[in-house]
Formats: sequence, C-alpha cells, structure tokens
Amino acid sequence: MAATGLNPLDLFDVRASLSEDERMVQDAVARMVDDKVLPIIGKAFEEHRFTKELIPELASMGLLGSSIQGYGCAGLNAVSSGLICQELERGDSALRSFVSVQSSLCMYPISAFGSEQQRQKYLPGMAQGNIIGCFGLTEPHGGSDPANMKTHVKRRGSDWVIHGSKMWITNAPIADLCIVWAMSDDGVQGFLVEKGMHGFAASEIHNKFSLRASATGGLFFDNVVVPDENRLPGVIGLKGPLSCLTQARYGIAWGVIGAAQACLGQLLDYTKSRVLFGKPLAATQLIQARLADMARGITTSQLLALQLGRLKDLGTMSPTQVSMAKWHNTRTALNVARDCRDMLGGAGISAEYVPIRHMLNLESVVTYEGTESIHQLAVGRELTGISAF
Ligand code: TGC
Ligand code: FAD
Repeated sequence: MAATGLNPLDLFDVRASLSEDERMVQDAVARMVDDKVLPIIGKAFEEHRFTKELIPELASMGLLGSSIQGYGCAGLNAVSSGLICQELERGDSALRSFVSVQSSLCMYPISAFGSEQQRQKYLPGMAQGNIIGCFGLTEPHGGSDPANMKTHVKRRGSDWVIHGSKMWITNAPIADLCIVWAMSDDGVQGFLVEKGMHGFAASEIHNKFSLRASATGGLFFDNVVVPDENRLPGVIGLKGPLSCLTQARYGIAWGVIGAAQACLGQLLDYTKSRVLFGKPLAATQLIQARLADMARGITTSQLLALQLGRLKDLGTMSPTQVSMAKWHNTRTALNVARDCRDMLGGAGISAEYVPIRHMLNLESVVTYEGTESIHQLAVGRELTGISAF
C-alpha cells in the first residue's frame, strides 16, 4: 500500500494548527531561504564567511526583533517568531544565530530593561539592520556558571568603568553595539558599549569547525568608561541576562527543527534513488526504521515547540519548559543530522549534501545557550527542588 499523503516533514500536521497569519510568515521566510540563502550558504560555510549581504533582506522582512512592539519592529506573536527561526535554520544555524542574537539577546534587553531613550536610540536602527548587536556573557574561564563572572564594573562619578573579557561571542567581530554583563557592587548589570569606545576591542575566532557561516569572537574591556545613560536601568542581578537567554533558547527550540527537516528531506530522496543489493536503500527495513525514528523525533520536537509557543503567547511559559524544549529538540536534531550523514555513506562527508554542515553546526547549538547538561540539571532542579549544578 502506498503512503497516505501525509507530509513526511510534518506528520502530525502542525501547520494545520497555525493561524493564517502564522502560515503567511512561515511561507514568506521559507521562500526567502529557498531563493536567497540555500544558493550561497554552503559556500559561505566552506569559506568560513558570515553572509552579511543577507542582513538587508532579513531587515526588510521584519525578521529582526520581530516580536517587539513598536520602534519599527513587526510585533509578531511568539509562534510566528519561532517559525521564523525554524525556516532560517533550515538554511543554516548561523543565520538563525545571527537573528537570535540581534533579536533575543540584544533588542530584547533594550526593550525589556532599557530606558525609553535607549529604546528610541537603538531599536529602530537594529530593526533596520543598520546597528548590529552582540551579547557578552560568557567568559574564558567557564560559560556554564555566569554567576562567577570576573568582568567587573565600578562607579566613577556619573560614569562606569568596565574591565574584563568575554569569549565565544556571536557577532563580536561585526557588532556596532555590545550588550555586556559585568559584576558591580550591587550585582550583575548590563551596559551598552559601542564600537570605538576607548579601551574596547573585539577579536575574531578563525578556526571553527562549526557555525562557519557565523562570526564569532572575543570582547576585551580595558577600563572602558561608559556614561550612566548606557547602563540598562531596568534590572540588576543574573536574572537580567538569564531572561534574555530564555528568549533565545525559545528560538533555538524551534530553529533546530528546521535543520533536522533539511537533513531528513534530503535523505528521503537519497534513500529512494540509491540502489544497493538490487533494491533502493529506502526499501530495507533498517533504513525505514531509522527514517521513522527521525520522523518521530522531529514530530515530537514540533509538538513541543508549538505548545511552548502557545504558552509564551499566553504569558505562562516557564524557563524550565524552555530548558526541556531546547535540550530535547537540539539533541533530536543533532541525532537526525548525524544519522543522515551516516546513511549517505561516503557522500555524507561531502559538502554536496547538507547533513554534515547541519551536524557540525548543531555541535555548537547543543553547547551554547546552556549546554545539554545545564538544561538537564535545570529540569532536575524543577523536579526535585534540589540544585545540583
Ligand atoms: P539562579 O540562582 O538559578 O538564578 C539567578 C536569578 O535568575 C533567575 N533565573 C532566570 N530568569 C529567567 N530565565 C531563566 N532561564 C532563569 N534562570 C534563573 C532566577 O529566578 C534568579 O532570580 P532572582 O530574582 O531570584 O535573583 O542562578 P545560578 O547561578 O544557580 O545559575 C543557574 C544556571 C546554571 C541555570 C545558569 O547560570 C545558566 O543558565 N547557565 C548557562 C549559561 C548560558 O546559557 N550561557 C549562554 C551564553 S549566551 C549564548 O550562548 C549565546 S549563543 C547565541 C547564538 O549564536 O545563537
Ligand atoms: P563549560 O562551562 O566549561 O562546560 C564544559 C562542560 O562541562 C560541558 O559539557 C558542560 O555541560 C559541563 N558542565 C558544566 N557544569 C556542569 C555541572 N555542574 N555538572 C555536569 N557537567 C557540567 N556566549 C555568549 O555570552 N554570547 C554569545 O553570543 C555566544 N555565542 C557562542 C557561539 C558559539 C559558536 C559557541 C560555541 C559558544 C557561544 N557562547 C556565547 C558561549 C556558550 O554559551 C558557552 O560555550 C556555553 O555556555 C558553555 O560554556 P563553556 O564553553 O565555558 O563550557
């Protein structure tokens, strides 16, 4: 008996649960990714090059700060912003990373914790892609435990003096504006440091085997003096940066589904046309079991992401739920990409096929925004009431 016409990449018809507006957003981004991203992204990955030329397109489509109301932003709901991440990451995790950092880690804190003057000054330019942001939390001695940050800030008259360094920062080499988190006498505080400020420098990491189409680097603050008007006044404590991470992790939970779909989509075609032992690979029981397992993982991820998005739109989403979705969906996508790579045989290590690129990218995604272990421990803490970090 033939297949019944279900969409292999959306077996439970999650799309049917989307509103008309959500579907329109998804379709528009999907078209853009097909037309503008897929033709260039493989080469950019090989060349270790961030595709800066895509920024105007992302901006004109309203994809930067898409869930922020006002200030030239699109004001979309959470499910729509999740679908944007999913379609972008179907292209490459680097593109979703760029949008996550700009939107969730830079525009979100300005909108949630910034002064009205800061919002007016930065958000419209960031939505237009004229001001690129980066988010400096991780430090060289240990990213999982940001409470132990060494970068510090001291009050000096009406100014603040920041000293320290940050490591593994997406967009650092290309950023005009850095949201940096530093320890003050009162706890962690966020500051807006602009490119060109005296004592501030950024470097680029050139030897990555993962997220090669993303610009990653370090940030250095040698007693950088910033005025009080560059401090985010709305939050003190680790809650500030961790709230930003909750937003970005939400986007990752959706985004990685796109990477997994790209891999499975290519494998469904490949296993039908690859003939071994006199029959297509797709006609063997072991291959079908593996493909079915991938579809199971993707479907579970889609349902988790959709429910998470609905909770976020209701305003009831909790960080623990985000931890579980980021952990589950990223692990699932990584397993799918690795298994697809294997089913391609030797061809799987060639850039001609997408799984190895997605697989290598997902090795970063499983580490950044909280490693898998950190998210497991966050869920464990919720279940037991005991912090075991
Ligand atoms: P803990 O005592 O648990 O919390 C301190 C305060 O923060 C609140 N909080 C949260 N708020 C919002 N969202 C969350 N996810 C939150 N988690 C905690 C908490 O309620 C508390 O508030 P208050 O008012 O009581 O003070 O803090 P802890 O020191 O025990 O740490 C907990 C832990 C380990 C979970 C946290 O440190 C953590 O998440 N570590 C991982 C660090 C991380 O994810 N770094 C990511 C850096 S950015 C990045 O990777 C960008 S990649 C971007 C890209 O390219 O896409
Ligand atoms: P560590 O914290 O040293 O962890 C090492 C290992 O120990 C991991 O396996 C971890 O799971 C495990 N571990 C840690 N604690 C425990 C525990 N209690 N129990 C058991 N195991 C534990 N950061 C930013 O601030 N901004 C960015 O824009 C940014 N972009 C990034 C882009 C890329 C490509 C990458 C790779 C990273 C980026 N990061 C960014 C940093 C990222 O968030 C950190 O790499 C991550 O939080 C882990 O920190 P770490 O690398 O120092 O590893």
